[in-house]
Amino acid sequence: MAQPQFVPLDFTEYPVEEMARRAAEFYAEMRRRRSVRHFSDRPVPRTIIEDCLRAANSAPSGANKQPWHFVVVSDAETKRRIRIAAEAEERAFYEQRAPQEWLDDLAPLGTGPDKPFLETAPYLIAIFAQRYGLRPDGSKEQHYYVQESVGIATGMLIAALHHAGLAMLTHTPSPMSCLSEILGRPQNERPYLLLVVGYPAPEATVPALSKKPLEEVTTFV
Ligand code: IYR
Repeated sequence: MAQPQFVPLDFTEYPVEEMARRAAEFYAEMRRRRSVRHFSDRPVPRTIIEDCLRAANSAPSGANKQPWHFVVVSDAETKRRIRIAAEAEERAFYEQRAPQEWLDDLAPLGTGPDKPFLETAPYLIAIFAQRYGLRPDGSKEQHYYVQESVGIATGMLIAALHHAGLAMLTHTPSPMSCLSEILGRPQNERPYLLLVVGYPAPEATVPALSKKPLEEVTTFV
């Protein structure tokens, strides 16, 4: 069994006023994040995406197994195949599968089965959750708290992309098995989320929504 090895913690302590300012500034920045459905085709340097993915990859995970894989799609033909597959699923969802309550809940968002942004945006980041790992010799490696770990990494990726100045959409075409097929992912991975990333279209609008106040979502004991 591997023995633990320790290194000094790299920690910066700020004066309380500076901490308060940093917390308020971060909140002000994060509350401006919106799910964007109108994208520009303007290119975004890949190095920016890479650094955001590095931030996501630094997320905590069960036993530090990092049970995620990110597929960054910029190839036009691959984006087109994803759009075609996703729109077929979405059409079945909106026209047949979705219960009325779900459709009613989506009404304020103004969404529909057409997803042109899947081709317009410069990047689609498909996030896969690894139910177990595969060692180079093909044997299985146990992964832990996979959904939680991938959720945390995805949240950090969203925060990093927004902080960098990019617009995005968390998109969950369901079922998403088409992503595994199109992107040729192995058996141990399940599609988790598709992030659409780029600059917003100049005329982009977003639905007028609000968030629940802190008091409603928090209890201090
Ligand atoms: N996947 C569909 C429907 C949809 C579902 C939820 I829950 C949303 O928050 C938004 C959309 C679509 O992308 O249109």
